[in-house]
Amino acid sequence: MKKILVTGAFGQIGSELVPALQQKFGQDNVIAMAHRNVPQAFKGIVEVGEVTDKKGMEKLIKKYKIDTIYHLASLLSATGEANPQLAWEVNMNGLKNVLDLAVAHKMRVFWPSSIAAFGPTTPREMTPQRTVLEPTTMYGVTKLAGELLCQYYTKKYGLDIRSVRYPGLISYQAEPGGGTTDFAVAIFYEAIKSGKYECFVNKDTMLPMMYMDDAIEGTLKLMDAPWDKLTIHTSYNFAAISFTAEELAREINKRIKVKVTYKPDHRQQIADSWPRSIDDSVARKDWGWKHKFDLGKMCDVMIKNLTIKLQK
Ligand code: AKB
Repeated sequence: MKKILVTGAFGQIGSELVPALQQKFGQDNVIAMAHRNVPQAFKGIVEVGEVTDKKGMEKLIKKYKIDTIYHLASLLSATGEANPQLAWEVNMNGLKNVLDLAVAHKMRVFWPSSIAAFGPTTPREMTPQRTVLEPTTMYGVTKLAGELLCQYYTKKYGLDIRSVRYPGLISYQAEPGGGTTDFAVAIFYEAIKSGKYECFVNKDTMLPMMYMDDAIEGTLKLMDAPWDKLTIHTSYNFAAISFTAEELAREINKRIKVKVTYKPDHRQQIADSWPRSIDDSVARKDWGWKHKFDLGKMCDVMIKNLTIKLQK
């Protein structure tokens, strides 16, 4: 039976990946590691720790005989720009610690990269799997360096490391924090709470996005894929839908009324440096990736479930 450690277990992805892993492998086989903010309602094994504390993590790996690690802990793009030193410390040193521990304890690794690994010189429409990568945010720099480090450890030490470049993730459960794509979640909250939203990117900003259920399913599918089918050892392009801020507002307005105004801030520049759409045909071919949620279906589930959540 697998023994799994998840770092960043209560972040935006972890909050939904941990329950999915618990369901698949059993509650006792998933150890959720957090450095703070353990939700009171959480059922399962929790350990408090820091990804920058290699010795502390090694103790957990030995204690639970961990064989697989989902290393999610990371600062996102906007927070990373506010504190680039900390972003490097957590994102790079945290990953290096995990990879060294994976070599020492023969663990498989899942590590998320992001569309932030691309930059303003990357072709922005249907960005190919292999292309120019010159990110201009510290977050993007750590994602690109992390991808290369993962590939290096795969080749040098024969590690089984798997990774996808997540687009903006949309979910009604955990709220994102400190990202540039956060407006695509915040707009739903404000639409339901107040019927108005001031968007921090302009109306024409188009970014690749994905509903969280697709992201979780894709992540588990990649981890189940036969190793010999995988041709990418940096990180797979991973896509579902692309829409502008205005298209999202229009789609929400077909369901509930929301008046959206646009007041771009420092995050506009970050958004403008990222792709508008992604070509993920390699992931589709290598491990059968397929998304299920289009824009309309995503709006339906978001509004239905957030309305219930916000009434509680
Ligand atoms: C962010 O906006 O920083 C993240 C990402 C695209 O990686 N959601």
